[in-house]
Amino acid sequence: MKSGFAVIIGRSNVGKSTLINSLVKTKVAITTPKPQTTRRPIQGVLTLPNEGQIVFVDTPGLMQKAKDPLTQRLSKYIADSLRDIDVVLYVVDATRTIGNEEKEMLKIAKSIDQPVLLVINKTDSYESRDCIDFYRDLASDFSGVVEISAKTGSNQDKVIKWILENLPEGDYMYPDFQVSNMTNEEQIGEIIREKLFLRLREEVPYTTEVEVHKVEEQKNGVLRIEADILTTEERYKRMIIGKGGQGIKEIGQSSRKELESMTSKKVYLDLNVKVDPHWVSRMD
Ligand SMILES: Nc1nc2c(ncn2[C@@H]2O[C@H](COP(=O)(O)OP(=O)(O)OP(=O)(O)O)[C@@H](O)[C@H]2O)c(=O)[nH]1
Ligand SMILES: [Mg+2]
Repeated sequence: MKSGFAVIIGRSNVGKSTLINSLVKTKVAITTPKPQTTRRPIQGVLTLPNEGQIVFVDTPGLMQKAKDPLTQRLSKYIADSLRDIDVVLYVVDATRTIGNEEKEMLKIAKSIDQPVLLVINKTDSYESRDCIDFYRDLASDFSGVVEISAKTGSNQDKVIKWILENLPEGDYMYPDFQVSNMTNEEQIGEIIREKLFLRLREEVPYTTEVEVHKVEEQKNGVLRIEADILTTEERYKRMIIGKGGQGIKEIGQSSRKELESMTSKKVYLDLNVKVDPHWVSRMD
């Protein structure tokens, strides 16, 4: 039996979270077209009977020399995630050119002692044709290279095969029914944050956090969820609530729809927007 941690790294928006969801065949991480969607390392567990267990770790995307407290916190999570690892999946986005941010990421990836697989993603996209050769040229610096689409699932069997070849022997780290390390509250908070990110424009998503206070099944079978959307300034609060409350209504509706299909229960969602300038400093 093989067993161990496969940490997924890469700059923001390359498709790390889409990949982990597709590899573990469950939505453990939220995904949006906006950078800095992932805020915490998230584990997704793939148990392969008779072969072993892979614990994937999704990480926040690396951003270029940003000095704001949130980005600094996310960079620390990336560094922390690279401590206890067996193998690394270094994900690049074939639709984008290699800029300074990728060069930073490349430096980190090359400095890792454990086996690193270069994962060239988004090969399903027509736009990957112009840039893909630049990424292919990087292959000689790594233990292996695979061209995939996290969206369609192409070549993911090759990723898993490479991981199993490079993992140490060992027993399961999680029971075979467990798919993620997140609590219910954390998972619900992430779904709401995804809907928030999808609806808000410009910098507003980065001023927000979601805190879930209560998840309780009532006698009538309805799941009652109480959550706050925190934002750093009054003007952002107004933008989130929207004209006549339309914004918060839509965020609530789309969150509830997904939470109902996730839990197979009827959901009552009590969602409030609050100003709290200090939520970043409370991230652990
Ligand atoms: N065409 C195409 N789009 C993809 C693929 N994988 C991811 N995407 C899109 O790329 C965007 C970013 O995906 P995420 O999975 O959130 O990216 P991430 O690397 O986790 O981003 P951060 O958490 O912000 O670092 C989303 O709009 C995805 O739908 C792919 O294989 N093909
Ligand atoms: Mg992500």
